[in-house]
Amino acid sequence: MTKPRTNDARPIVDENSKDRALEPFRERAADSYFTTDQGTRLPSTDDSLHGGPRGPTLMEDFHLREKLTRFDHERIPERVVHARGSAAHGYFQVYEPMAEYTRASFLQDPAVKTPVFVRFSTVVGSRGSADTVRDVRGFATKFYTDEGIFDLVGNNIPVFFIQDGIKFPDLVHAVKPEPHHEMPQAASAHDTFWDFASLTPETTHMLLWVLSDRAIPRSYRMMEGFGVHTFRLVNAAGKARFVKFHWKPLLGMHSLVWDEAQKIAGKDADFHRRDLWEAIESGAFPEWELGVQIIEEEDEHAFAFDILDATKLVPEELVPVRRIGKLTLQRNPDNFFAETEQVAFQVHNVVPGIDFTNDPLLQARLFSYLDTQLLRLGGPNFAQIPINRPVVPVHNHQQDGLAQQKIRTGRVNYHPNSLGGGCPMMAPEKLGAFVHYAEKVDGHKVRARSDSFKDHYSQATLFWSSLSDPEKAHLVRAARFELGKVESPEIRQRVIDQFSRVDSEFASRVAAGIGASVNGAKAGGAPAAMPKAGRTVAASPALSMQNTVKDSIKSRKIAFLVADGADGNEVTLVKAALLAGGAQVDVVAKALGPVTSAEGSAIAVDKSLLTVDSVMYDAVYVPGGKASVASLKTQRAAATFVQEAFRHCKPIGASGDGVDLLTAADVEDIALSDAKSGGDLVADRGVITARGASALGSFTKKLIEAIAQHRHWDREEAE
Ligand code: HDE
Repeated sequence: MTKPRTNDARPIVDENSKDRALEPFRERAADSYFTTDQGTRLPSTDDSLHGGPRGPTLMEDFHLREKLTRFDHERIPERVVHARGSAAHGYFQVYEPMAEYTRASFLQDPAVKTPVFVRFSTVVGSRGSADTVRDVRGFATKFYTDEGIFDLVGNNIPVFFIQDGIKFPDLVHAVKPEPHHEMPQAASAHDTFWDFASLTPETTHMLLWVLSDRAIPRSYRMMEGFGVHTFRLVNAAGKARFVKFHWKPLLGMHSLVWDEAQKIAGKDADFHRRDLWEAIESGAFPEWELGVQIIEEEDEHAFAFDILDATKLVPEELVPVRRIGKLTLQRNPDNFFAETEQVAFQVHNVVPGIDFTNDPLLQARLFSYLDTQLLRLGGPNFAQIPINRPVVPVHNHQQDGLAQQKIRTGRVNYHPNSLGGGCPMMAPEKLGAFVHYAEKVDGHKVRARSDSFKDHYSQATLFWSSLSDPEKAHLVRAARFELGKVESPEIRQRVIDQFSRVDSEFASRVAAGIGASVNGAKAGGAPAAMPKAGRTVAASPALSMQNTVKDSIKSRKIAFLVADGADGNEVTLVKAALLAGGAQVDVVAKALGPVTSAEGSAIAVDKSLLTVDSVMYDAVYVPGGKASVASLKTQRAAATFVQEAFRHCKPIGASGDGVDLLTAADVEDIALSDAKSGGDLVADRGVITARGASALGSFTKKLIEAIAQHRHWDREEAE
């Protein structure tokens, strides 16, 4: 096995190229003076060439013309979907050899770190749209393996809106801003999307997922990833099995609150991008485990759904997810455009041992990605862009085209040839050639959908019934929000009819918020195809985010609200405990510049109340100190901070006099717990208060537990 190199070490000049002949002339390589693109040194780039200092600008100013022309051409078309994204470098390591299932070499040796580049994205919005919109998130991973590139181009939701790729342009047209006035940006809450969805029953299962908290993740680092389609693993003996790919975040899955997500979109449109960047810069490297669900070929038809139907998932309780390796992201890109923007994922990039199935959505994707890169990256040579280059040599007779980087030598550009000694040789299978799995294909040519794809509701019902009560409430509220923005009453009613086929309680709760009614005849009598016979489950706990990892505060952001006179000991002690748990702390005050503690020492202020809000933090802590709390009580922004944290169900801590700010913020439940406490430690639905200094140790412990829980849904307003 050749040792993979890191992708930034790839040579730009083809080793066989004549370009090497110019090397002796490149003596000025070390020279760092400002030049034109042609290498001509320049004395100034601040003034153009004029006929006299106040005279006309001259055409012969090659520097001005080059500079403006290059600027005019800086943009390339944004991705038609997934335009907004951010990415990071990292590596993948398998836990143990997977030879029994696949011959893919990057899945054999636990000592090998395969370089990866991962791009996360939203789907609907433009490049400059906000990060925290309600949307599916892309999760695309490029593995630079020693057998070529493997792209796992997945999403954070395990199913999709449509079953056949031929519907993709319709889906995307419907969800993107409406064509006559280009509104709304990065949102599905508008008539054309829900018109399409309500007329396309296969969207139902996915609709529930995008209305759920999965579509407003707290962080890219806290969401699952899915290959969505069923793929194949093939071992060296040629035995194939079906596989579903999963990414399991080690930090668990956590979401935002919808009100919070909308506010963040205004306060910090780069919220997820910044979160990923800062986590990596601070050494809190995001990690996911790669999971596989493996299905034997003889079980292809054993389930109550078709495994080739991308609107269905395989419940983890039916086929367990085996965690086979770990992905770690540990380096931010050096240049957004060169790497994140120019990276070209292609679903057809597979390596020996991984193969496709006849999922009609997957098959369409096999065409679409290469096609789109040709437009987006301007021609067929985009695989030579550094971020897209494999770490193994490329030899073939493909040539020319826009922006060819290699200077090929010789006259042999065809196969078979004798003039070039027959090179490059065809690789035998045993030396790692990709040989397509020899699936038997036999059927009539028909423009039709399999009957096994026609049950559009059972798994939507499974999803709904697997959610916890708070998750159900969020989903209902999200549906009311989305449909509340739909102007056509007919479309709203059609969606309710569709939801009635999922669950009548769900449909009634949504209908009650949007002036629609649950029409019994339509609901009950719907000609929904029955699920096919086969294995299934009635509930799947794995679908609920309630059951996720809740034992760590690693990389959570906590705001400390202070003013002059804050209790310095409390600040120091609580901060140290949170940092020791891996959290980040920002001391927030009215203005930048240090505040003076009650003990007279300086407390550095990280952020001012002018530039941050509670929505940018996972929790808030108010330390004691009479003067500090008295001052905070006069600052409306401080009260709002606490009130919003309370409303968004975030952990809130207050010690000593800090408890008074919570009471003054007029949050009834908080006041209640303080009264109940009689001054001692109280932990009530994520609000932790301790008046006495002696309780500080147990206060900190309780606060950490509350932050690890992420959100305290039992504080939510009733529907
Ligand atoms: Fe994509 N999709 N897609 N998609 N997709 C693109 O390729 C397409 C689908 C996904 O960070 C485009 O380079 C079709 C499912 C991700 O660069 C385009 C169909 C899943 C990304 C395209 C689908 C995805 C894309 C736009 C239906 C989850 C961003 C720009 C047959 C498994 C990759 C580009 C990145 C991007 C086509 C459906 C995930 C146009 C035709 C299902 C994560 O080629």
